[in-house]
Amino acid sequence: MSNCVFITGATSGFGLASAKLFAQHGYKLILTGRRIERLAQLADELGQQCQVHYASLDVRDSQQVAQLVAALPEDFKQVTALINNAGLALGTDPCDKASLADWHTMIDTNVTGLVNVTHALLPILTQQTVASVVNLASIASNWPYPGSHVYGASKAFVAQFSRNLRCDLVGSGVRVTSLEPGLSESEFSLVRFGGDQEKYQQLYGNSNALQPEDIANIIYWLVEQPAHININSLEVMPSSQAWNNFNVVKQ
Ligand code: NDP
Ligand code: 8X3
Repeated sequence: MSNCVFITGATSGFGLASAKLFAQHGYKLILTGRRIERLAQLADELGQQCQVHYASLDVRDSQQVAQLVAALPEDFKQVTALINNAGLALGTDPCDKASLADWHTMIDTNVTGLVNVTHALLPILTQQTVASVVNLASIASNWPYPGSHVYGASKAFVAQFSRNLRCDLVGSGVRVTSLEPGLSESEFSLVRFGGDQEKYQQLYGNSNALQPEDIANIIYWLVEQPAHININSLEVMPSSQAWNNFNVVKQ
């Protein structure tokens, strides 16, 4: 029986790069995301290398998540790795200028969505001799910065949820990691900036940001660790990124 990875947000960025890497290693792939045409194209491409099942999924909808998992084809029922990757940031305005709808969308996706998928897959994962959950948190889980408000808080939830899952899953075969990347070039910031290409270029231009393939390599490495190893959390930045001064406002 070959290994089987379930990836949320496989239409772009880290999820897409991970799908390609796991395919190279012969994993069975369950690819999900809302943009079904992208999934169909990817499944077509990767279907040459491995078995692929794909389905449109909005992680915010707990019923849709549960139905998808219940209806997994026989060959894809034994999921051995869950990559909880679907997520987003919306806006960079300070908290008093931020949109409440954006705040709700981030919580619904990054918190509720990740919880929905985890809850639906835990009964399968705990049946495996060895399994992995990799949760995409962020440096924003650990460090505050202006304009991060709900995004960072939603990712802090992901980091703490990961640690708490470990407490309950210890002794089962399921390892859990909170993966906490810094600046990474993907559609993430295009989404965050509402499609503003100029702002996107300003952020990533000459930044030597991490690339989705860098994160995919780390995800694969995490999943492939020997059964007796659990990497609890892994924070990674591009070497061009670091912390800055504390802010002091003078009167
Ligand atoms: P992308 O924007 O490139 O990819 C995000 C993915 O999430 C897309 O595939 C999108 O698919 C999916 N997604 C968003 N909302 C939903 C939803 N409601 N239901 C299902 N899928 C959804 O960003 P990244 O690859 O960079 O980000 C992946 C994860 O990593 C996110 O959780 C992000 O917060 C986190 N992260 C990103 C960093 C960065 O700098 N890029 C750094 C640290 C963490 P679709 O729209 O088709 O549904
Ligand atoms: C994405 C990294 O620094 O934009 O989670 O919050 S950051």
